[in-house]
Amino acid sequence: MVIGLVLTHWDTQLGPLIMARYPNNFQVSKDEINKILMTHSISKEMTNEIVEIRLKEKIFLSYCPKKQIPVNGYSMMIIVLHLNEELLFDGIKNQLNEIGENLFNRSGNEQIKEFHQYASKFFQKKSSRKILFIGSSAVGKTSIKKLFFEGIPSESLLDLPLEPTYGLVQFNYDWLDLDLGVADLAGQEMDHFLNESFESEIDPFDSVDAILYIFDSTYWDTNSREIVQHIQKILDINTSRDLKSQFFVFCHKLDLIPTYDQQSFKNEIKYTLPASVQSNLFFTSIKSDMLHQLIRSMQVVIGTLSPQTNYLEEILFETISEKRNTAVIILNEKRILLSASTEDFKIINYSHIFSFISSMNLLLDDFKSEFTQLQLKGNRFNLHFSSIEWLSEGECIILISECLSFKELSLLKESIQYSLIYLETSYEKSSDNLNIDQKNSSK
Ligand SMILES: Nc1nc2c(ncn2[C@@H]2O[C@H](COP(=O)(O)OP(=O)(O)O)[C@@H](O)[C@H]2O)c(=O)[nH]1
Ligand SMILES: [Mg+2]
Repeated sequence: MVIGLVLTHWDTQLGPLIMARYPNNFQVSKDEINKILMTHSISKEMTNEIVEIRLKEKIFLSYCPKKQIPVNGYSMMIIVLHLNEELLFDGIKNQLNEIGENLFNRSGNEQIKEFHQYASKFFQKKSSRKILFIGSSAVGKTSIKKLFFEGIPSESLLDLPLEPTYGLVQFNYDWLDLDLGVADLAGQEMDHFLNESFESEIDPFDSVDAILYIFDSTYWDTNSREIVQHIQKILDINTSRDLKSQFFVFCHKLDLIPTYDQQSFKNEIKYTLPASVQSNLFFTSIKSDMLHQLIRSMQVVIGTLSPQTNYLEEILFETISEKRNTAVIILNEKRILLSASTEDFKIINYSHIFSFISSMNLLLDDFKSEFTQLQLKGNRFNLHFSSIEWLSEGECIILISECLSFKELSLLKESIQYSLIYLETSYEKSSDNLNIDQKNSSK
């Protein structure tokens, strides 16, 4: 997306001077700056302006405080983007107008400090967080992980039993603002690790930010005592070692409990488990018609670690809040990053979305073409599917509505796209709310 930013001043004797740049090895040539300056000088009106020029594979957006030219001469703040990032423009231009005004009213070091602060927002580093999946063998830990983080369809996970996991295995996933480590503790070893006197060189609880205990719904009848004991031991470890990690319980494979029994089954579990886990207890399944619940639950888990996930979720819910029968889903390649729907929206089968996308990708491969947009008109719904420009590449958005027209759906998409630009600058604040940084520094 953004390649770099420079703050330049035109010196009448020396020509263009670079006052500040970000990243610190970022280069803009004299020739490029000259062309930008010439473009600014076309209009004789002395109002602050943004110009946009395209040179080779790059786009330069330049803010010039022209009101100050009579006193200070020409100064410019230039943002350089890849040529294919046009969707970001409106958002960045608006930001530039605000920031530019503020920046050029300051002088010297203050101005440079402000520039660095603004520029660095485009290059946020990812934070490392770790989730531990823990639970007896064959309860579905690896399946949940593969489905949610790797976008492997449920059908193939259900048809082909996975190799059992041995020991402690950690996988790393890129997840918005997170570099997320997901550790999968094999069932066989869990009992050892929950036993305080057990000594080992590996410590599965070392610097975990979230612990996810998973049990199999069908074990409850015969093994509820053991399940409660596991949960109690994990709670004890969390407190006695001062891990400060979030704790979640997934009662998984709910599809194996007959539908007519599910409500009383859920109630029984709720009242048997310690009160402190009740708000973090979820009933899940990878069966395709129950995927929405699993995805929602995983979103809650990740939301406690990732400020950006929270913000994005807020944006999605806000955008659709006044609408009816509408849902929005954001995908990254094969994975569903986030979804939100209005309460009256009919629950859809997410596995159909997965297969829809994978056939789309196959078709595009045939044409060696990149995906941009698709509209689908059913007699009861409209669907808008398009790529969306954001932090990383390959994000797509799907909007489905039983009430809104194509035009309205594409306006909703634009408004989400627009809010995403501001996400970068605002999500820092929310990490304070979550106390994640405090937590890490106390570790
Ligand atoms: N019916 C049903 N089977 C599941 C579900 N999730 C996983 N499984 C199956 O349970 C078995 C064990 O899953 P796995 O992920 O290997 O469990 P792990 O040992 O906890 O990692 C596999 O055969 C999966 O296909 C589910 O939600 N419902
Ligand atoms: Mg496993």
